[in-house]
Amino acid sequence: FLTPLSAPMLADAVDPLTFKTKDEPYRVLILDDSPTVLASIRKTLNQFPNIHTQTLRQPEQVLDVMGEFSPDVLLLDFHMNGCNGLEVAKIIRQNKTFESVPIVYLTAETSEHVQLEAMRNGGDDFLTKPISQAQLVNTVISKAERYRGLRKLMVEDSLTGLYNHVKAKTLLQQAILMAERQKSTVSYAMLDIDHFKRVNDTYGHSVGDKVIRALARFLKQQVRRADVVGRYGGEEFVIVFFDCTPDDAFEKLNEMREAFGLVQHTYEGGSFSVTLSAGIANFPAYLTMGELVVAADEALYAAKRAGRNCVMR
Ligand code: GH3
Ligand code: MG
Ligand code: MG
Ligand code: MG
Repeated sequence: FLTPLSAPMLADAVDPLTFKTKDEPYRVLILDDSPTVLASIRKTLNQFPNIHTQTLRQPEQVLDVMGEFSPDVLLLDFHMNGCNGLEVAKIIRQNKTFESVPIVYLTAETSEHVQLEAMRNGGDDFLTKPISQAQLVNTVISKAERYRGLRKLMVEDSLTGLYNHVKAKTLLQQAILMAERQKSTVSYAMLDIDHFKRVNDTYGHSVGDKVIRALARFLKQQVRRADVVGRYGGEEFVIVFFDCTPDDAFEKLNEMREAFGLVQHTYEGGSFSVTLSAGIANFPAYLTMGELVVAADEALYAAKRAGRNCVMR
């Protein structure tokens, strides 16, 4: 079923950097009704420490398994007993969570018409049986890499590497749902650098960017690992404090404000410091995400009005 893999091809197929990366391994789900096919693909891919595989023979279970395994690539048999790959792909594409997971068909079908039809129906690529091992590895790694890259772009703020606005809100919503179930609290803080326009005007935009990145690193270091830090855009940041009393979250935020105010930021001609204002609100004092965000925003506005460099709730 698989053509043999020669050593030089293997070397070509794999980026040595990718091979050695400390990142999470790429997760590859293989759905095929033939145990022989599953075993040989798995054997090839498992030679690579940066690839994790999972196999599946029952198409009915694909959504459940994808939910647990969260694959970076799905290798999908085109012809299965009682079901074809196109139908499976359609079901996957209708699911919000998996709508952009790369699907690579495994097929003995060489007709261009059929291949085009499959690509129109949610497929990203084809591997034609007998599959060359080098091509298999290449396809899997390049699709997975691209997918990871896309996912990163969707959730990450490019200047700081923090969660972006959209992702931070999703995580806040999840935090509220969890707190409801566990009868715990969540605090939500909004922070804004004071008179940041002056920083840009006085020291230049790139020094301003450096201050934004310094604050991002600082916040990330200060909060607990499970807490969420996001950049809302500009010089505005948000923090979701988990499992923390509203008083403790307020205290913590105030300490961070004070400490960051002492940090010296350098520019060509010397150094300067900036101050922060912040507002904080908590669930269950506010019960919906909308109310929580408005309350934190109003508290931030109150902090600005009160003369800046302070935290309000
Ligand atoms: P306040 O104390 O009221 O917050 O005053 P401010 O000057 O910080 O207020 P404002 O929010 O009006 O200005 C924020 C400025 O941040 C405006 C914009 O030029 C600057 N800014 C927004 N995004 C970026 C960025 O990515 N990099 C840099 N360097 N500056 C940015
Ligand atoms: Mg089959
Ligand atoms: Mg500001
Ligand atoms: Mg602002």
